[in-house]
Amino acid sequence: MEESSPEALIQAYSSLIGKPYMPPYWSLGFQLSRYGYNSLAKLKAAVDRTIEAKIPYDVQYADIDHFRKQLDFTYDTVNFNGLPEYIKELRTKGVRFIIILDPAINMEEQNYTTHLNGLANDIYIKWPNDQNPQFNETSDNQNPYMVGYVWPEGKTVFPDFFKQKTHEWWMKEIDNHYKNTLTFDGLWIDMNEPANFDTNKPKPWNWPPNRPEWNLKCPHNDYDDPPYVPLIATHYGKDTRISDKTLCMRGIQGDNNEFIHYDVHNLYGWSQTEPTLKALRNTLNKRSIVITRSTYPSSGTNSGHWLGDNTSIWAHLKQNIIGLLEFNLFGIPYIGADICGFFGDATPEMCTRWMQIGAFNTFYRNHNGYNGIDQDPLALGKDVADTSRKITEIRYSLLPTLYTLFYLVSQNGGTVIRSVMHEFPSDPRAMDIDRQFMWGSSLLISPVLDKNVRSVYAYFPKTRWFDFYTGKEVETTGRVHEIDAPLDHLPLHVRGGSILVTQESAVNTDLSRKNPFGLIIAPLKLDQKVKGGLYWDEGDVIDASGNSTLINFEFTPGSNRHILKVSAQEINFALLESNYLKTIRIFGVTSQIDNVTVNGVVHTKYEHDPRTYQLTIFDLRIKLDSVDSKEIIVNLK
Ligand code: MIG
Repeated sequence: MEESSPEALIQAYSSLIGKPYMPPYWSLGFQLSRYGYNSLAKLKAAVDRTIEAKIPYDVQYADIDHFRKQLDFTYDTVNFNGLPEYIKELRTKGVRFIIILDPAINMEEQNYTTHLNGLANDIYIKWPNDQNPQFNETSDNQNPYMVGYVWPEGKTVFPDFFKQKTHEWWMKEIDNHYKNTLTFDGLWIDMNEPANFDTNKPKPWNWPPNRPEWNLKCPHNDYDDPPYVPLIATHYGKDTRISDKTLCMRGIQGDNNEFIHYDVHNLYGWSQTEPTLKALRNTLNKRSIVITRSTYPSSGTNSGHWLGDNTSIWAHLKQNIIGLLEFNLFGIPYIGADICGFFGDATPEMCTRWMQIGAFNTFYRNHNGYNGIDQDPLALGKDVADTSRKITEIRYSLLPTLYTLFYLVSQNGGTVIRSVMHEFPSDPRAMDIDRQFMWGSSLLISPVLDKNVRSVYAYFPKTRWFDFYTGKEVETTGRVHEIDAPLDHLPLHVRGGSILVTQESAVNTDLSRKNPFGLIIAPLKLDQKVKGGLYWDEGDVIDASGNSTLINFEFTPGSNRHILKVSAQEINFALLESNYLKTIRIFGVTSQIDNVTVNGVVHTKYEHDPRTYQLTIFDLRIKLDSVDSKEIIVNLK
């Protein structure tokens, strides 16, 4: 890589802020969620539809509607009766479970141990002693904490994650919840800007109608009313205060009360991610995953991110791409939009197209808002389910490549998803491309982003490109081509000079990980080596160093023969018997084939397509779990 390349810049930035964390393999699978299943029966119905549709599927979510009275570390034993058992049952089917947690803790709920433990450890954000407008608001008339109102049916206080005690409390609550109530596999942390409803207004929008009006109202001082206010905080010039929708800036935080909320406001979500991942790893003894709504530079070292509440409109399909590109620059490569949209209802066509883009979001989750119609693929019809299955199977077949990309950024920093400009910085035509994007340096994704459209105008920078599906080369490059894109098709192209590692898809990653591997080889020039690699480990161990495998692939196309060398750099983790290399697709083989040999032995099972120049070698049984190198030779006529 050139020292001055965009990727080198992001690597340098990652080294400064912290390299992205390595997600567990299962978290690269398809995930399904919605706000407002409102009952286990409805959640189950969505799960059943997805399994029935045979869409590869790894994770199911439960949002705040699974809580009892919106309380963290509870579940609704009436509407979600049987949830603990159901989560265990799902796990036996290879489906993992992620629950949501909000930071605001109800302080009025009787016998709520989470809060009692929080009080005992003095973990909440406080008022300064001399400026506490809420001092008299509790029964003992000496409340030191800042009190607000969010989702729970009661006033709330806010854990201060700048305190060590808060980390300990949070870890214990998570551990207790797992051991005594629900066996989740990851955590989704929301509302951690931190959000508070309608601060400074007469009452929160969801305030109980029978209670006297009340709200968190911020005092007037230099922090709550600074002379210069960012436009965004005033909704671009409206008469608002920076504390609207959040906490008062005069809040006090830190082990020694050393921070004013004003100074650390933007770090609230950031401060919650590290203890959350730590808690999960401590409880599960697995790598696990955190998804956070609020981020700051370096949040990617402990979490991924979803792009927040979008709407089921076509314009937001396009914004999905921009979000992916930006958060990869920000050091948070595990990133995705609410696929098919949060607010409003996606049409079958829109959801089809969004599932296609979604399959190339690193974090691939179909999530829906409270009032929307069900938008899991089969709920929108058999056609949506069929097209979703097709593209999700393609994603699953590419997961070894995606996992290897994540391994590389966890080691070196950098991006998993990139803009075309990022890879072709000296091509002026690549500069403003925001309707196409890339996985690493090899795969170009050109989705349809508009209604009723059945083709895309895709730009191909000057190098070699091959159709992912047929292997046919794009004839002229450095220009735009119109590519057919019927509803069931997402245009994908492989860049010359790359090797992608694939694995046969299955209905979840527990199963797909046991399948044989494949290679897709796209040459660049005669006699020029093309390299590729596979990183492999158990998929969810916390520290896989010394417990992993790196396999190198090196392909050299010559005029008489093409040679592929397979060698393992280190074998510290045994691949399964079934993980042999089974299929190799080589693009751009224009000469006729004399024969194919594997370690000197003739292999007759291949097919050479004279129209696309794709050579497919199949039914191989090349074991990958030894250090001896293997050689596959294609002798040409
Ligand atoms: O105020 O937990 O962005 O994904 O479904 C809404 C309910 C609170 C906002 C999140 C969204 C989630 C929803 N939450």
